[in-house]
Order: sequence, then structure tokens, then C-alpha cells
Amino acid sequence: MTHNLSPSARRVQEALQALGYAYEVVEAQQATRTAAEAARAVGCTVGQIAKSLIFRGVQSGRGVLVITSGANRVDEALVAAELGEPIAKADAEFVREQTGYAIGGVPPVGHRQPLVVLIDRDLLQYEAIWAAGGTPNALFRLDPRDLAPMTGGRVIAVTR
Ligand code: 5CA
Repeated sequence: MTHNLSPSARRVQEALQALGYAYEVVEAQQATRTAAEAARAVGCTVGQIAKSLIFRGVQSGRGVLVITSGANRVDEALVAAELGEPIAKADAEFVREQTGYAIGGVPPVGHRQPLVVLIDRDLLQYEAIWAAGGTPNALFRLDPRDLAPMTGGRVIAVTR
């Protein structure tokens, strides 16, 4: 099933398999680089797109992944309070170094480095959501209740 995927998407597919999930990474014809594009491509609401946003812990230097509903903007103060240190937005190089993927395709699993993972509780209201699958047009559909066990992440409020 994975032979037609590009190498980055295949890595995500293999990570899902290794974690015991049958979810299937698919590559869309059109770009799914942003939540709006992804929602258009798969025919869901923007809120059902799981954005994978990378931040850097300012004191520790660790990578932080906040998996956010496409409908929400992350309140960095809430995330900082949760982590116990301020965070800064990652630049493209830090995203690539931590995750192994380029901005626009960062998946929730299959990263190069272990990341601290936080999950937007608003994602849990949906029956199904879509997350990036390693490239700017790769996606997979999943049950949002699998996100926490799949990533080892904690569910939090990312907006007030
Ligand atoms: N494939 C889509 C839908 S899953 C996707 O990956 N969307 S995303 O929102 O998770 O990834 C794009 C995010 O990357 C943007 O929301 C933004 O937070 C971040 N981003 C975009 N440009 C930059 C940049 N120059 N530096 C750092 N982060 C950026």
C-alpha cells in the first residue's frame, strides 16, 4: 500500500504501522500545505484539520509540538504555563532538524527527535480529523481519540 508514496510520506506511514495503527497516508493531487487547503482537498471543515505547530522551549531548547485544530490560534502563554517555560516559534531550520520534515507537511508522529507533545482539546469534538502525512500534499484521516496514545501527548486548552 505504501509503494506509491514519496519517501517522507512513506516514513509517516511506517511510523503509524510501527505504532500499531492501520491509518493510511494518502497524497492529494492538490497542495495541502495549509489547514484551509487541506480542508478543501479532503472536504472537511478547517476545524477538523490537525495542524502540527513546532515551538522551541526558550530555556531548555527542546522541541515542542502543539497539535492544534485548524480553527484555533495557539495562545503561547497557555502553552508556556503548561510547560513551565516560555516558548518561541520555531524557524524552518529548527522544524526540519527536530521533526525531519518541512513546514507544511509536519506529521504528528514519526519525528527525528522526541518532542514534547501537547494536543488541542478542541480536536476531540470531532468524529474524524485529518493530519499532515510528511509532505505538503500528504494527509491521513484518524480518530482524534488516538492522538494522545499515538504521540504520548497531553490534551490541553490551547486557546482561552
Ligand atoms: N499540511 C497542512 C495541514 S495538516 C499543515 O501542515 N498545516 S500546519 O498548519 O500544520 O503547518 C503550517 C504551519 O507552519 C503554519 O500554521 C505555521 O505555524 C507554520 N509556519 C509556516 N511558515 C513558517 C515559517 N516560515 N517558519 C516557521 N513556521 C512556519
